[in-house]
Amino acid sequence: VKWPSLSKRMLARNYRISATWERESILLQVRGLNGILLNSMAPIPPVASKEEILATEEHVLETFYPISPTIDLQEVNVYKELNSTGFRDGYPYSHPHTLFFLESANIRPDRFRPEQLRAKMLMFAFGNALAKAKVLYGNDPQVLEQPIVVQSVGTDGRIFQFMVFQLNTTDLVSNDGIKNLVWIDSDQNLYERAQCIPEVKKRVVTKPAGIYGFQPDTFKKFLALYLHGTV
Ligand SMILES: *[C@@H]1O[C@H](CO)[C@@H](O)[C@H](O)[C@H]1NC(C)=O
Ligand SMILES: CC(=O)N[C@H]1CO[C@H](CO)[C@@H](O)[C@@H]1O
Repeated sequence: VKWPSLSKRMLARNYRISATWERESILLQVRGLNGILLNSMAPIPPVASKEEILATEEHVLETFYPISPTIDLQEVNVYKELNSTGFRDGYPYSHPHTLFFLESANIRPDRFRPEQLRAKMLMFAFGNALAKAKVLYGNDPQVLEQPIVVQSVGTDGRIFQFMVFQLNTTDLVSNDGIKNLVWIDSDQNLYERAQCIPEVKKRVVTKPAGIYGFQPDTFKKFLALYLHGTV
């Protein structure tokens, strides 16, 4: 009731995106199933101001030189250079808002490590933004009139990764010019420990089941990203 625009949103699961771009004569593609997407009727307003965006022109990107930046990317034959947001034209909730990734594998070795999870979040936040940009502005690489912001939250339920990505250009071929921006808040604990079964010593419960070391600030950050664009 407090935020009526929250009703103008929709969650999507099992949708597929595909976004293709060229970088230093290499053709790259992000595609496939990704997280659960919160879509919105209205886009998130830009986070960085025009001045901040312009200042990125001076920024020199780090390189892995002499290692190729695509060293461990999977090389495949692509027969269709598709770009797709995963949604039909005219879908009313057409703006990607926040992508959620839940690392729910029960055994730890099967879960992504936090840095792997952040890499996946960044890759798909970018992919969703790029696919949307191509719908709005076409395939020609360009500095966007209106930047596209996509957020991402990744968690195993206890440790949270927060990310806000702003796409200001689809001109990704060279290292020069306007850059895209990302803000990352890593490894934020929602609580310290979960006691699943009570600890009992000499038939006395010494530690009841429950959550220990709750950190409300982490929830506040989650809520702030969720409410972004409504207030
Ligand atoms: C998708 O984007 C790439 C890169 O901009 C472009 O080469 C390709 O033609 C696009 N595909 C379609 C089907 O429009
Ligand atoms: C909305 C916005 O600030 N977009 C800017 C992205 O960067 C270019 C180049 O500086 C500007 O022309 C856009 O206005």
